[in-house]
Amino acid sequence: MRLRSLSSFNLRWVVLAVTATLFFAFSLIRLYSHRSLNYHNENHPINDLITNANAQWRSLLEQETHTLAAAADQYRSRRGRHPPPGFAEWFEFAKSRNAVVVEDFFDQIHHDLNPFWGFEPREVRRRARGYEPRIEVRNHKAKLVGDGVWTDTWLDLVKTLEKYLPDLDMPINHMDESRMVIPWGAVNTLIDKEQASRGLTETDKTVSEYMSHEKEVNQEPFEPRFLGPVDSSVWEMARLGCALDSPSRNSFIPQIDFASPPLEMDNYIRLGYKGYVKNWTQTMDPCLRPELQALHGTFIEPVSVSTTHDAFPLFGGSKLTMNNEVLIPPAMYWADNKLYNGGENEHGGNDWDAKKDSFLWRGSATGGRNKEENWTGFQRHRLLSMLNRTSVEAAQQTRHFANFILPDYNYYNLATRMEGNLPALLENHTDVGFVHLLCFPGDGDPHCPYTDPYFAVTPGMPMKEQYNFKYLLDLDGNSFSGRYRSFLRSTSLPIKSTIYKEWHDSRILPWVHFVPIDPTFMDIYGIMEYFFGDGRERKGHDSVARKMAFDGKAWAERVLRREDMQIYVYRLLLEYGRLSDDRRDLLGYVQDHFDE
Ligand SMILES: *[C@@H]1O[C@H](CO)[C@@H](O)[C@H](O)[C@H]1NC(C)=O
Ligand SMILES: *[C@@H]1O[C@H](CO)[C@@H](O)[C@H](O)[C@H]1NC(C)=O
Ligand SMILES: *[C@@H]1O[C@H](CO)[C@@H](O)[C@H](O)[C@H]1NC(C)=O
Ligand SMILES: *[C@H]1O[C@H](CO)[C@@H](O)[C@H](O)[C@H]1NC(C)=O
Repeated sequence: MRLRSLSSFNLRWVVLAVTATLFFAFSLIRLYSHRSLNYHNENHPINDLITNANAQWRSLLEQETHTLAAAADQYRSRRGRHPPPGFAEWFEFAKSRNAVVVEDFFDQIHHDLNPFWGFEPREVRRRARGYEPRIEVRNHKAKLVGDGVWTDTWLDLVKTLEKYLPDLDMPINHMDESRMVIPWGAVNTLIDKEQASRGLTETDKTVSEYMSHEKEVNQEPFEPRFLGPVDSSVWEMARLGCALDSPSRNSFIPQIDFASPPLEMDNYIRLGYKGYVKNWTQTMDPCLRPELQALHGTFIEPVSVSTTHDAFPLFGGSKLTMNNEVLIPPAMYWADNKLYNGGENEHGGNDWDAKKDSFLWRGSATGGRNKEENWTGFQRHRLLSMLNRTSVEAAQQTRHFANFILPDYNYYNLATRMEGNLPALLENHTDVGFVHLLCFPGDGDPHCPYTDPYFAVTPGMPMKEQYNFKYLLDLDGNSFSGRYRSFLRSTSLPIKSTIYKEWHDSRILPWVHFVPIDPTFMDIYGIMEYFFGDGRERKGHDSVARKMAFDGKAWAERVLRREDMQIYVYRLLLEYGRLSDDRRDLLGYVQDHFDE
């Protein structure tokens, strides 16, 4: 009896211990498989891209600077100068707002401003002061001179910083389209001058006071010459900003015939990794992609054309690779506008599984002035047709449709082809449509005689409801897409194509925080099959999508906050104030050297 009771007592403990161990091990496995997302069992190129991109993200995070001294040192080693006066207050401003400070995040500022070191400071000031609308800062007060769309919003942003800023003039591009192209040779000469002017001024010779602009006598105003649609095409103006040996410098492709597309249509293969976007910077560079001249409304026929080849510091929210504007966060991101963000606090809830398993897109047929002769090149039209089951079925006969060509299914190793069920994949996993066809010429009717046969006019959907979908497509309109920041901050996953650069590009990494797509959209079916599976034997990657959506959201909440826009603009304007100051070669922050 004794023995038996002892052993049954032992047995109970053993059973309990085994159960606990199993439970623990099982939880570990679950945790592990969730973290590692089961990549190991298969080798899809998208897995490689995701793995590499996450490594890149980790190394970016490792570069975070936590102290003023470290930030100043990084600055000196990377920029070859002392930081500008006010750097300590700027760093304090950033730290007190819990910002992630990584020097890479500010590379764009230097890229954009460096050419202006090529002018005498007085000349920079003259060029800036001749333009309206502009924001003027004098004695720590910012005001608007002239007016234009969104300029009040930008003024509002600068006003939050005015007490820290030197005197300056900030010409503002208030148009949708980017507008300045300094020809390649000229911009190189200017950048060479910046390079030559670098150096660390001796500590006891540096100056920490910016000059005042208040008493400056007016110089003869600078009048940049703007070219319009009658002067030449946008492409002709834009390609002057490309390197002499770049593919686009001497390329002219008036239109793409999708029945026999030009060789350049295959650039996505040369630039990509097994058909998917590898280097986002190159993917969106029109100098490397001559085919874009016939595949994007910006080059086909923009709504307005007003381009200058004259250099002056023009600030704007987005630009093409060959443009020379100085980037600032787009006003739409600073403004709290329901059209673009569905409210600051509405991001779609945390229940991923409750969302619809589809690609969602709603919008108007913008991109430029689409016309009967050239709508087939417009990006929004092209993607919507490629996601339209009926159009794809029609295209499968001959591989092409009025405005797209199907990718080589074998190249993409698409199982959907075997089953002939790409149309079913589209049927099951897309919800896209135009709310207005924006015909030209048009009379405000959402319908359009030449595009009606290809697109149904679909009811719009408020941003709030769009977050009920797992995947949000994001496409350029007349220029960059103003919804992007909200998409990143949502619990849905942005699937993005753009040729426009923005202030935040070095912060938001493709394949970590969003899914990049090529502007030809040839990768779209491969991406769909990767996420959704083929409806038969191939499984999708829903958990990968969820991780990316939530990583993107968490990261956007750390580096794309309104505070982060202030920090970027604050630093930008110190740099700008210095380069337009007569004593710019002596101006610098060296306090850390005295403290040593
Ligand atoms: C992408 O291409 C750009 C321009 O050619 C290059 O400077 C950059 O290093 C590349 N980035 C990566 C991650 O390879
Ligand atoms: C589409 O949905 C149907 C019905 O749920 C399913 O049988 C089919 O496998 C799906 N096909 C694809 C390609 O997703
Ligand atoms: C899909 O394409 C067909 C023509 O191929 C067109 O009739 C239909 O309206 C399109 N659907 C949508 C939602 O645009
Ligand atoms: C588009 O059509 C307009 C008007 O016919 C024409 O001026 C323009 O050159 C065309 N652009 C392209 C790229 O076909």
